[in-house]
Amino acid sequence: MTSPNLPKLVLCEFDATTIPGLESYSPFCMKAHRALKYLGLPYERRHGLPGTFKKYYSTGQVPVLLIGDSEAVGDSTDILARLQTLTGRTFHGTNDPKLAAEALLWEELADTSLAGFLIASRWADDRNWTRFRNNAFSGLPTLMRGVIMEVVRKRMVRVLVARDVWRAGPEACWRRFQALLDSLEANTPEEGFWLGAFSTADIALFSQLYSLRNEITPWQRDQIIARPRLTRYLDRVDAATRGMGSAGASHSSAA
Ligand SMILES: N[C@@H](CCC(=O)N[C@@H](CS)C(=O)NCC(=O)O)C(=O)O
Repeated sequence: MTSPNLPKLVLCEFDATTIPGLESYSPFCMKAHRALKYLGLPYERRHGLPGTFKKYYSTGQVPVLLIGDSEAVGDSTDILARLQTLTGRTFHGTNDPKLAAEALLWEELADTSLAGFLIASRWADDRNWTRFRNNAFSGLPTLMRGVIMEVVRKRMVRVLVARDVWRAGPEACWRRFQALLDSLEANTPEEGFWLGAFSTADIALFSQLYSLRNEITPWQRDQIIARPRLTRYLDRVDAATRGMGSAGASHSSAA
């Protein structure tokens, strides 16, 4: 049960999306949203452009979680860890160090490898770029959206090349994406969550894969839909983390 003594929580992020169920275009903000909802913690949202929240967290990235008047936590992995100490419970409901360690490994895979494919699907993939730009940056004046975003796109593609996501080009990138989805599909549990008990692995894997499973990136969405166990698993995590009345809300009150 959420303690009435918990401090006020404010999640700093970019603009919200218009896609149902997708709280943010940032998969890392999605992690924070779904973790807060799973735990049944009330929170406020504060939106800003890139760099707005540098005063709270030196990288200038989102998400940043403000806790009460004096604490700011940046980085989604640190936010999830802090939420566990704040509420005095782990997401997986035990103090098993091996489970916590394994959850962190999957969280890292999601935040690095899957995140690379998500960024590539939006910024580098010619099939999706215009649609992504027009949706995610709809608040920008048309001229700025057209010209400045092309400059930002070039920078993002350079980052993807440096990370070896896009270095060998689109065919190699999407072949590796399919191979990774096949490996995930082969490892997806038929029931329950990734490691049996719900854990940070679920929040992290879900946030990247769910961000790919929508109309902004239709080819990547269809690749996920073509893996039925993975698809059913994502639906289970969605149900557990989407908020009021979700399975997560009842898990948190049972903890
Ligand atoms: N490791 C960070 C990554 C956060 C991140 O990459 N945030 C992106 C949005 S998805 C961002 O703020 N980009 C703006 C920038 O890098 O200046 C986390 O887990 O929170």
